[in-house]
Amino acid sequence: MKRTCAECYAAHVKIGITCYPTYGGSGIVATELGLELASRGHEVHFISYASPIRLDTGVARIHYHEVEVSTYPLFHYPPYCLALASRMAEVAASYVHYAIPHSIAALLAKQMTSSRRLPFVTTLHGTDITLVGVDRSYFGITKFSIEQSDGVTAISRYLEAKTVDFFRVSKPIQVIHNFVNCDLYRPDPARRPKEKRLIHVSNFRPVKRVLDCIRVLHEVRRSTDAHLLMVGDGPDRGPAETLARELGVSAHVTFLGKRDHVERLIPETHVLLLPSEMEAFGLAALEAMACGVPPVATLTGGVPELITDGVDGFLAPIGDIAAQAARVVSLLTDDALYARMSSAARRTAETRYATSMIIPLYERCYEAVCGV
Ligand code: GMT
Repeated sequence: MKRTCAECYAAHVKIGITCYPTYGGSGIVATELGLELASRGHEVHFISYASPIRLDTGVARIHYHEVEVSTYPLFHYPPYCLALASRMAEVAASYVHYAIPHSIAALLAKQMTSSRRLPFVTTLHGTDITLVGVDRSYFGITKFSIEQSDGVTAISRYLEAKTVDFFRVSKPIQVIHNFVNCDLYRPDPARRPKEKRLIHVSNFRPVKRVLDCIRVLHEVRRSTDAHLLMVGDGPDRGPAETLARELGVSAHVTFLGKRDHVERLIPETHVLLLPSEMEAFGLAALEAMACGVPPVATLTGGVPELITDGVDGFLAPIGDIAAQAARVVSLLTDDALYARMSSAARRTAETRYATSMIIPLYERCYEAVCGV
């Protein structure tokens, strides 16, 4: 028998996961988490406006509930949050990724189903706190929904500290770092080509400083040959393509667009570029490290919790193209350094962020709010 609640039976719970289904770290974490929880016997229900990109709905115990948002001439802005809350209340379980507006929708769903116990946990990912949450329009509601959550987790100590600092919430926040499936994301030296390749994976938003990837490639190519793979799409793709033409490196950059299986692409490259303005953790860097591909990232946010500078990757100042390019060149030209850093990167992923270590933390957190 399976009860709703997050209603719990034995150690298996019925878990609803709400996330953004599009290309982005929070949706990826939520999807991988749901798949892992299902493989451990939990019943997992995804609730969103589209099926999350990495979700395989053919997997046992995985369900997907689409939120349909009706429009009406009066609605200049269709009220997605209300449609989401209604769907959550029907499905009856809530575990939300990215606070806005998922957390407040979960609170509404909880109030709508007061005859059943429907606790919810909010997982904070990054810009839901650092950019959007602190915006005046969303500040109050974000603070309120965090305070009303039955459990709150953040994906780095940095984000936990920022949440306390910005919102002055007294609620305990559990840090549960991002994780990676080290069986899926693994080095494959046989597939690494002779040509030196850099890779960048993101949703091409301004916070990612995508144009810096092009500038770094341009600088790197002054000393050594390299080709750059740009994976993903978003508002800064056009400007990045233009910059590549202006700097005369467009023949050395391939824009691949959105790709579902980055675990197949990353092992075919040598270095990952992560030049972000802000990164609450840096999931893309972790996925690369699991593949033995050292990241050259910026010293920002929660990235230093993942990367130890000079050991399993490099950290350089934001916007410092010369410093970032110098680190890339050293990795591409010094084989001994590369081998050392590549193994260290894989080791960090395996020993600190493997799925098998992190998923139980989410499981315990969820079981705790259910009272299991
Ligand atoms: O940009 C965001 O904050 C949203 C989120 C996303 O959906 O892309 O990214 C964040 O969540 C990832 C997974 O937890 C983290 O690894 C990223 O560092 C974080 N991105 C930022 O903080 C910019």
